[in-house]
Amino acid sequence: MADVSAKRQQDLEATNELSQRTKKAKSDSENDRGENGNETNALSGFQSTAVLSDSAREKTIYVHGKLADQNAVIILEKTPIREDALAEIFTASTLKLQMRNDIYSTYSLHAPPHLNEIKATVMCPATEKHVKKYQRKESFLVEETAEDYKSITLPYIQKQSFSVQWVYNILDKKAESERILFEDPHPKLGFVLLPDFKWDQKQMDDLYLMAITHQRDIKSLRDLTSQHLPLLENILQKGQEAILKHYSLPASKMRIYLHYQPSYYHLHVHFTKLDFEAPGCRVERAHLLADVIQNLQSDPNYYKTRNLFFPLRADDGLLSQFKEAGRL
Ligand code: G7M
Repeated sequence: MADVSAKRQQDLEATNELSQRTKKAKSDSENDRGENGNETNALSGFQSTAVLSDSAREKTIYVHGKLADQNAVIILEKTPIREDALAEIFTASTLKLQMRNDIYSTYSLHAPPHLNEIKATVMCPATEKHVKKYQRKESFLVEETAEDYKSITLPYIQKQSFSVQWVYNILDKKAESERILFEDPHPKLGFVLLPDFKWDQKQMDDLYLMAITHQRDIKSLRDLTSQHLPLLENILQKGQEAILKHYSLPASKMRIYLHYQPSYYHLHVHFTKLDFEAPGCRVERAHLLADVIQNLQSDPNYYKTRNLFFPLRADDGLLSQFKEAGRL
């Protein structure tokens, strides 16, 4: 596991950074370092306007609102119960009986505060696209031909896609540099491997890392040809080795894949624990890196020429474009 004290320091820096941003209400302070002190009430001024979605099963809620007069989306997520916390949960919690029947009883258990954590992910200032991304909406499966990509998808993503500034900040070591697990600095074949921000690194069950290529001109799976095979093979091999070394997790326990469509059009590869049903790991969106490599080995232009399927949410602007073009 990643070093816990280093992780705490990262959390502290992230919290201080947010606190500063709230005070200054400005958007360009991504790399500021806050004052010391590991607690903040940076979210106390948050005014919630709408619940975008929630899930009792996943213990998450996505809230839209205002933070220091700026649009913000906040994700709250109860963190998993860790095995190493069990002893303390049983010894140090208080219990309130809810019901008893025969051999069955249920309680509301109040664990010590440090074991009762909620992970908060803050996007501020959030764009309209962020708000839409987290709104619960039905999805439709789209079939995109190579021609559709050129005439519909590419013009749309060139105008509408999310900024990849956060990706450049990682590659330029302006953000998250202390979280980097492995880097191959080669400009063509290299990449940075680091925890996805969905993973708090406190337990292995939901292990989630991401490899981000140093090459900046590969938008997605659609751009890949056989000339990218050395890059993809390098990511697969060195990514697996780094994860085995750091987390003792062998390749046979990992799901390594790309999204199509991705949210961010700068090539990146997802590494998740096989048993973990990560969001977006279903067949209609995830493409195993090993399959991608084999497909390009058999046909150098596989992803330039094939029809690709992907889900789009009802309110996605790209879906409207496909509808207007009579493709749905
Ligand atoms: O393939 P797709 O574009 O859908 O996935 C992007 C991935 O990037 C998601 O799994 C996000 O959780 C992750 N991600 C997004 N942002 C903005 C960040 C970030 O700032 N830092 C890190 N480490 N991961 C991010």
